[in-house]
Formats: sequence, C-alpha cells, structure tokens
Amino acid sequence: MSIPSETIQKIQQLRQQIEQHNYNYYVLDSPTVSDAVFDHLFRELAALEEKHPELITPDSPTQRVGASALSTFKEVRHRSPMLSLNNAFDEQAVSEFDRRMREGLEADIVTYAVEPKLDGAAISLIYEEGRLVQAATRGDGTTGEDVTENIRTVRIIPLKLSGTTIPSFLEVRGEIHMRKADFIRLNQKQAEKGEKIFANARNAAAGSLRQLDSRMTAQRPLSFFAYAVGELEGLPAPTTHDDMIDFLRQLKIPVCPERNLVQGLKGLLEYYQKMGDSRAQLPYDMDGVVYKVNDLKQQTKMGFVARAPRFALAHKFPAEEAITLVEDITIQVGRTGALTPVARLKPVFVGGVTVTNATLHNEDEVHRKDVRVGDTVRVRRAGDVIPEVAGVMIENRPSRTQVFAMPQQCPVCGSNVLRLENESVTRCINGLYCPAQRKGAIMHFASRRAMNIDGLGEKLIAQLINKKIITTAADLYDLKVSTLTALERMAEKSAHNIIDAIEKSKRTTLARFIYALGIRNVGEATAKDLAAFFGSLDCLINADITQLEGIPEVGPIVAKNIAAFFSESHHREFIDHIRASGISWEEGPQHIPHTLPLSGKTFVLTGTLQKMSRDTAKEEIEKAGGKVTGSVSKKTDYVVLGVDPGSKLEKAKTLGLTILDEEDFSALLK
Ligand code: 9MJ
Repeated sequence: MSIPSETIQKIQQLRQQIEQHNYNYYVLDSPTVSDAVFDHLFRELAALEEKHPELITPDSPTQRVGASALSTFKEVRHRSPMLSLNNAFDEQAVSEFDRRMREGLEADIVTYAVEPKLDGAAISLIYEEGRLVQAATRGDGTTGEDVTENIRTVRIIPLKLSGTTIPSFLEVRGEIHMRKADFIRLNQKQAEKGEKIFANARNAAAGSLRQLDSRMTAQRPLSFFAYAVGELEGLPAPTTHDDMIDFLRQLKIPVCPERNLVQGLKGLLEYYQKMGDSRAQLPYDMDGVVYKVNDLKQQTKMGFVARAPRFALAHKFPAEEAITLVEDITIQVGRTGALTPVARLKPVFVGGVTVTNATLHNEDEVHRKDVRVGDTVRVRRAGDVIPEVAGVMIENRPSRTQVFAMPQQCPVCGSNVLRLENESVTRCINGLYCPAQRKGAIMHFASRRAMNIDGLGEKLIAQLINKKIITTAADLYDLKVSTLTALERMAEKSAHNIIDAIEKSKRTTLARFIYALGIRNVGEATAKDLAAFFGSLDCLINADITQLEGIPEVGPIVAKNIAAFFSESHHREFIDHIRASGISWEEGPQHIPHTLPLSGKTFVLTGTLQKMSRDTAKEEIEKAGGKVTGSVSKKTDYVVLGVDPGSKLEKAKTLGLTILDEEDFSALLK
C-alpha cells in the first residue's frame, strides 16, 4: 500500500515544527507555544509514525527517548585530533601569551575572540548532508567513544541542521554541560530517590554522557555549546573564528551568547574581569574564559604545541573555596519527608556570595566526611550555586566534639523516621500530617513547572499552613482576596495578583497536573509519559500495578509508587476537591491498558541466539509486556541462553534465577 503524499508531508511538517519549538525552548529560552500545544504536535507525529513505522527516521524528534543499552561504546578515531587548551592562572601568563601572539604574527595589536570556558565534557558532532550521523567523546584526543545514541536524546542538539545553505560535511566541537538550575534539580531528584548525588555539574554532565543505556541519558538535563569547527566541506569556510561561530548559530547549533571580540591584552583582561563579575548571574557554570586569535589564517600560522593550540589560552578563575566554622548541624525536612542534614556556617564569602549554609546531603555523606559541630571546614560552591562542605581540617578540630547522629524523630512533627535498607535517605513517616512535608508538597504543586502559580512563595505558604487556613494544595482554590489581605504584610494588589495566578493555574495540562501531585519518583518526564499514555486522569487512577509496569517508560518502583499514591483515599479526595474547583485540561485519546502475559517480568539475554536476532527477541518480549535489561541481578526473572553465554550465566546460576534455553523461551512467548 503506498503512503499518501499528504501523510509524508504532514510528518515532515510536524517534525520541523517540533524541532523549531525545541529550539525556541532550549536554545532561545523563549517558548512560543504552551506545553499542551507542544504535546499535541508530538502525539500527532507519534501516532502517524506508529501507523507508518517505515517512515520513522533517526532524526525524528520522537527518536530522542533513547535506545536499548549497549555493552560497550565503539571507538571512534577523530579525523583531526581534539586538542585541549593551555591554562593561565595569572595576568602575567596572559601578558606573555599576548606577547607571543604579537611576535609570531608580527602585529602591533591582535584581535581575539573571547568566550566563557565551560567545564563539562568535550564532544565532536558530525553532520553529513545536514543530518547528525555521529557523536564522539574527546577520549585521549585521538580516539574517543561513540556516544551517538546518547547525544540523540539531548534536545538542544539538532538532529538536522536548518538554514539556507547546509554544508555537505560538518564536524562541530563543543562542550556538553549541565546548567546550574538543572544540576540542582537533578541532585534533588537523585537524593529523593536515594540515588547517587553528583559532586558537581561537571561530573553529572560527563557521567550522563557516558551512560551505556541512552534511555538514562534521555532523563538527564544536558546542554551544549559549540566552540569550534573540526572540518567543513561543501561551502566556503568563514575566515574568522567569530564568523565560524555565527555560521554555526545560523544552522541552529547552540553557541554561547556571552562570546565577544576584543583588542589586545587590555581587552582580554577586561573581559576576564567582566565575566568574573557576572559569573553568579549566568545560568551555566564556567571555570574561566578562553582567548583565541580570531583570524583563522593567523591561527594556522601560530600552529600547535604538543596537544594544545598555540593560538588559544584558557584563563582560569581562582578555585571557589573558603574556610569557615561549622556552628551547628540542623535537619531540613523536604516534601518527600527526606531529612537532609545542613551545616550552619559562620558566614563566609565564597566566589561572590556570602554562604551561611552548606548541604551535607544525607547521613552517609556526613559520616564519610566526618563533619562535626565545631569543625573548621573547607566550603566549596559546587555547581557554582549550592555550597557544600569539601572537607574537614582535622588538625583544627577542638577536643570533645561529637560524631553526628541522625535524629530518630522528625525534627518538625516528632514522628518516627525510617531509613530503608539500600537507601541513603532517612524519611519522616508521617506523610502529609507532617507540616514540613505539607509545605513542601504545596510548594511543589505551585512551582513553575507544575501548576505555575506565580507569587505563591515559601513564606506565604508557611503562613497559610501555620494559621490553618490551608492544609492541602486543594485549599488554595478556595482562597479569597480578603483572606490574604488579613495576613501580615499583604497588600491588596499582591493579594489580587495571587488570587489571579491561582485562577489562571486552573487551565493546565494533564502532564503538569500529574507532576504537581508530587508522586514519589514521578518527575516531569514520567508525568508527560503517563499523560501521553493514558490520555485521561481516570485511566491513570484506575490502572493497576501490572498495567503500570507494562508502560515502557515506567519501572517497577515507579509503578508501585503510583499505585500506592492513588490507593490512598485522602489523595483521591484531594483530587476530587481540586476538580470540583474547576480545574481543567485537554484530555488525549483514552487508553486503558490490558494486562499482557509478561507484564512486570524482566529478561536478560546472554550468548548468541540461533532462532532469532537479539533485537527480535527483545521486541517479542516487549510486545508481551516484558522488559529486557543488560545485567543480571536478583530482580531478573528470566535469563535467556544463547550459544557461548558470557559471565551472566554464572551470575544467574549463583543467584538461582530461572534460565531458559531457546526452546523454553519460544514456548514462553507462545
Ligand atoms: C570550553 N571548554 O569552553 C575550547 N572551550 O577550543 C572553549 N574549549 C577549545 N573553547 C579549542 N570555549 C580546543 C578547546
């Protein structure tokens, strides 16, 4: 059956629209459509592609969700070496650099392109005829790792170039990094899930880039700026670095907005000063600035030394660390009940701000660093924003200090706390009866990415809870201007603005509402997946645990949390209360999942299968509702055995798992 040309055109049009919206959102930071419109376009494309799978191409925006896990990364040899930069730590080194340039170029004054130095992970992206075909890490500069599947999930990176003239071949180089706010949010999420906390944004970015399972990378908020072109074919090359970066920008490749052109040493030092001053206000971290001779012919003339270009220099900012005293260690209780120890510090100036608190993350972290009240500590502004204790100066420890002990009772409501085996988080078990959790839940509900209620801040919420005006977020919808103006320091105008914002939040999307509920482990991405899958809130509420586990993006823990959340009668009453106040969203096509025979079952494939390829086996398992993972653990239900199985077989035997040969496997599928 031939496909109507309108369908092909529609698919192309949708892809273009979606990528344009991605660009507006991620690169320009200025979306032109609501989430609902975006989700609608996305669902329309996904539905057309489901009907015509032969039209799916790797550069379709629907392919940004990640693919099956790899066992290793392939090696990639770079066409030309990926160099690193020489560093300077003081003005004298910069002055010598400028002198070398002037002498080498026989110029009185040199024009430099200057840009922030991002501290992430360098990558090379190859576009052939405008399509992203390969992404590789820097590796040792000569050979890197093929991370194409991971990079495809990074929404800020175009899968297809746009613009009037597209080069036949383009190798772009730049830095994968994580924005400050995204890093903080990721670490909060990790902490809530009891998962690894990243020491800094650099580690988080580099670690996310090197996930063997690209579906994991798809969950991480990675960003990218291009700073160089490795090779360009099919078009005349620009003659300066600055023009080259402008050329990339026209192709809709993200480049750093804070770059500039300056003259001579004075220009370099002024830029360094200016960027150092504005560092705290910028949305991304930098660890210095980079100076590059702007003229590309002049760059070639200066050439390279060892593994770094002679024409460029990284001028590093001083490390942001300071020494101070721990006056107390207190416990904060978050919306999920997580108890977070916080070091209260003697105020100290670090990297442009005065720091009075530093997170100690969790009980294990405090013990690993052995931080005690009375200790002198090194404080670091990791990720440029959240300060943390880098280490204790043991030699300064006074006598009679006490080892930190996690309280056995919630410091806010007094109920018992619980730390589960294999988790690093200690939690208050009192749920929404704990005022701290209630406040956290309402703050989350009102937050920008959830119901987006402007002006409803932490202090106001605390006041409303303490005065027993509200107990849940649903009560927000019953607030009146007069209730608010009766509060301390609340003017008529602000009260009106808040009530208007609450009213406005009633028109929302299903995904935002699901996210706003604050179900454990249901972040924005999962909320979107659930909304797209179920189409209606009632279908989600009525889904049982096996049906939830049957959704490709939902794992067993998340499924359990969702089912547990909706089984609580007070949560259902809460939802009914909000619905009665007139909240609305557009519902999608409803989907009531049926329970599939292998729902909730996890498989591991080992060795070479004779009867079907690995991909087919995986498809068959997934069709029947099961999941395939890369490694054997006690959570694995079945291990399918091919010829020459690897060490996974031994592990499966040790764990006493069910091992299937190909015959058994076929029988099970039938
Ligand atoms: C970073 N990391 O921000 C370069 N870099 O140029 C910038 N790195 C670079 N340029 C040539 N802005 C080699 C490395």
